[in-house]
Amino acid sequence: MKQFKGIFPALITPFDTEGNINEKALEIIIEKNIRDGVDGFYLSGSTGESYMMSNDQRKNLIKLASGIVNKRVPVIANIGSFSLDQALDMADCAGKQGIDAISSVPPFYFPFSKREIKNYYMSLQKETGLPVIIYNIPEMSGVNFTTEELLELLTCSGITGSKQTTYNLFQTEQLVRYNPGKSIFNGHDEIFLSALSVGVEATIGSTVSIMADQFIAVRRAFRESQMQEALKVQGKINDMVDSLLKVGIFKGIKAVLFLQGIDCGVCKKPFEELTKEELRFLEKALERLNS
Ligand code: MN9
Repeated sequence: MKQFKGIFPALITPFDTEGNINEKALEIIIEKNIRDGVDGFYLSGSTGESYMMSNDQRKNLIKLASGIVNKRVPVIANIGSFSLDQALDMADCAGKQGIDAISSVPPFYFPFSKREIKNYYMSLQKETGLPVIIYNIPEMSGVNFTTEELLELLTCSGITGSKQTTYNLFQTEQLVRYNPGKSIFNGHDEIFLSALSVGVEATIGSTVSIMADQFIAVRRAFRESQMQEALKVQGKINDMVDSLLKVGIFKGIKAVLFLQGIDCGVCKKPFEELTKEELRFLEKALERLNS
């Protein structure tokens, strides 16, 4: 079982004006992140607007991105759906592309029982044979796992980790402590340093793709016990995250990428485009980040 470690951007999905995947922009953003030193990629998650895309488009994204990355670093894809059939169909495609692991949000929208959710994960790992990373994101999925429920799922050898998009660091700490060989990812960029302090060795974050160097700097300072420095850099990350959250995180990230010279288009509707004032606001945030 492969244990993932390091800093993974949760990639946005670049679209052209027709709403199709912009392959060229995808390549540019992946290459930039590899040059910056990221340790892997997470595709088709919340940041990737996965639930705004058709399943075919998600499969195409997995195919295109895996081809561009070409095994240089691991790739994990969220194939989560509220239907097991659809998740398995996307997982099948991901497996054929040589993906390193699949990830899945718990089935959502309908109030599935915890047993149904558990069975969903069990089927995913059994029927695909691929490592499965739980995508624990209670605020968006509406599914609140207890720590005991997550620990129980993680006793299954095919369930190899959890992406913890939660501010509950006590839960994350327990998952790490009881599962030293598994991949427990931090999932909120603004608590990256805090997550490192509870033993987390991996993070998946949407803002990594615009400032991977800052995450790498936090990790370096933490490893060297330079806590003042680590806190200072985390503060810079948080200033940007705060600005992005104020305008809408995903469209904000696309706007910052545009300001950095990579045109990834806009988010799918009903997301609205940024106003001129919001863009100016982000320009200022980017100036502070670069200062
Ligand atoms: O993938 C991201 N989670 C969501 C991780 O977008 C729901 C995070 O990187 C957040 O965007 C970020 C802001 O809260 O931490």
